[in-house]
Amino acid sequence: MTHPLLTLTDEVATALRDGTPVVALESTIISHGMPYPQNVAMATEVEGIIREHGAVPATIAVLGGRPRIGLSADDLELLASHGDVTKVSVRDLPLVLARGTHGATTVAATMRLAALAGIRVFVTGGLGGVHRGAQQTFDVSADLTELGRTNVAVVSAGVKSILDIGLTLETLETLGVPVLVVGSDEFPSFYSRSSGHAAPNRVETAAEVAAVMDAKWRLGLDGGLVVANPIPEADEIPADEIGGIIEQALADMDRLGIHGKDATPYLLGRIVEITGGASLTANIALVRHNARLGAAIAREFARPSR
Ligand code: PSU
Ligand code: MN
Repeated sequence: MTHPLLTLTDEVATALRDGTPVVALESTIISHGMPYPQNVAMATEVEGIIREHGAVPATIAVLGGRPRIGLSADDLELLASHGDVTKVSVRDLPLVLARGTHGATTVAATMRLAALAGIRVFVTGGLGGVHRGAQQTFDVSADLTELGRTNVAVVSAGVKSILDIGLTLETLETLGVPVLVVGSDEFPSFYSRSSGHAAPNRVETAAEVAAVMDAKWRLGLDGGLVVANPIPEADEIPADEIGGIIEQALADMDRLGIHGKDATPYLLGRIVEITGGASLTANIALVRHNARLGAAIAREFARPSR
């Protein structure tokens, strides 16, 4: 039975009932991760890629206080262009529901709503993690907490070096979260295929990922999995090129005193500015790439033999 607080589109409800593969998508990436109108174009295109690859897309957000699983074209346009959409992590969910307002869900909040709907595969661009300087600021994304407890596999292009990648990987280990890197010995850093950190585990295929998901949850090991899909070589911005730009964006953020939930959106926007849009092009390319992999994982996981 569907959770009474969720509103599913007919397409998603039917797919879940019939065992058709479904892939969840987040909405913070739309409202707070990319500029308009590239954000709505990306969101629409990614839904199309997931359909072309044999799965049903379910973009998740809170609209007028209702958690929505699957959105219309008008809903995507609203999330992309409306000035008043809150960035909603797990702790913000009760507030947007109680107040009847709009919320764009982060990885953490999207995982939770996807799990409530019975969706096990989720595609995004980049994960939140342990911020640089977290030893002082304690700024650790709730995405990690959620990965430690909610049964959803999250496909991303790894972790941006606006974060401390090493500390993020250590925290994922502590939380019992498997980290699977597809087709590479190195953990990827979003814009770049390399990060200087070894892949905790390497896999080659969507079927391998689905088998690990199945084994984890059949053992009763609650929590998520990180599936890191390196950006294609043709689209990457080499680590030495983006490194200095990220340093500059971090310095600008400190100078402006920006912190907390505003930190990640500010940094993403500033990096787009400094790179003259090149980081946005890379970001869109990696999300497309992740959508293809996510649909394949959802198809493998939905096989009747599981
Ligand atoms: N990284 C990106 N793009 C994004 C985000 C992260 O490359 O849009 C968003 C995701 O929604 C992620 C959130 O869950 O930022 C993390 O925010 P915070 O660090 O405040 O938890
Ligand atoms: Mn934070």
